[in-house]
Amino acid sequence: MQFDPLEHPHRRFNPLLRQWVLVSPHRTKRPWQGKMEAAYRSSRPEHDPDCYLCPGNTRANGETNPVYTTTHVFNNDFAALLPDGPVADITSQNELMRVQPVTGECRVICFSPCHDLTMPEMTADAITAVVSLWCDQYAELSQRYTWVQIFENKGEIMGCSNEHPHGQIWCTDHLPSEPAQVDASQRSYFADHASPLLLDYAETELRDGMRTIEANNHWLVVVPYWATWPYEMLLLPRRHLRHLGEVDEPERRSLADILKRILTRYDNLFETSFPYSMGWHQAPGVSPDIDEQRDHWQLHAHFYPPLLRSSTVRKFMVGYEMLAEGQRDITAEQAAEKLRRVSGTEHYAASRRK
Ligand code: H2U
Repeated sequence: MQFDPLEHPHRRFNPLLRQWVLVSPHRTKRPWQGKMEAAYRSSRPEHDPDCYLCPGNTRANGETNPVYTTTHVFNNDFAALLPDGPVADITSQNELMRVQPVTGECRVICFSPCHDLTMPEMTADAITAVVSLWCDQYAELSQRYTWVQIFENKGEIMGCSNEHPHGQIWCTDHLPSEPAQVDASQRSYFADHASPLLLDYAETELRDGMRTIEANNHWLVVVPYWATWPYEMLLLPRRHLRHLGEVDEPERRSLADILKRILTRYDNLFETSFPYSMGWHQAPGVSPDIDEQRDHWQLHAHFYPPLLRSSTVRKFMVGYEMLAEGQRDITAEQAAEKLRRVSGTEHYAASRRK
């Protein structure tokens, strides 16, 4: 029997995390009698007087938001990291019970003054303002912090606490575990090939095309070969860009365009406001304890959505995934094909309103 990765169980290697993922394409026909979640239907006002993030409203800590008209950033009132902390003596600790003090900062980014919009429903101009804010925030915070994690949790099932379109930034004085692995993987590939891992990967994907969802002059979006989440996406620049601070004006605009298209596809897939966690991985900031040589880094964004087969049936990372390794049924190629088949320009909700 000839091995066919679209039919037969196999493992694929994630070169960023250096982990394998089990792919079981033969299982896609199994019946589902598991959890059904209530479909998420939202009808929201453009301005909600009870929302902590709307312009002019009072936040949970009593501060008042300005009457902002595009984007707005503020320090998280319930920050997980604090900028100052005592110096701890950690020289004589048990090697099985290690501890490290950390310092950092957390910010909240409002994407729009409109409470009722999500990124795919915003204009490309409005999304460009979010992109520019991401770039400016990285440029500022990377001067002080080793790691600047820009991310968005979208949708109640991803733990998003507020419907107002927003994201977050957490900065730390150290490389967190996952970025540390991604740093090491890219460093080692660069040492062997004198070329960034993800630039070579983008070129390979562009030649192949099977996992490509969208591409424009500056950016490429694929369901990565090693995707774990069913409709995971990886967004990559087409030239060597180490971090958001290097993204120029035309690239910001075309990034906004491709974001609008891929997120419209997400919403159209199951005709729902598609939940996900997304975030940027990019070169560490300039800090004395980090090697200044950062050419092995290639800027990229991950999109990790939990939905599996409808707006109510999600993928659970449990059992084998928790105890052994990640697993998926639908292949990355099948997922990309489904995302290519739905519109990237007409949002399902807009066409219903016509
Ligand atoms: P999430 O929806 O991803 O949880 O992000 C919302 C963040 O906004 C959350 O971290 C902060 C929460 O701490 N927040 C404030 O800083 N002030 C508020 O008045 C409400 C929420």
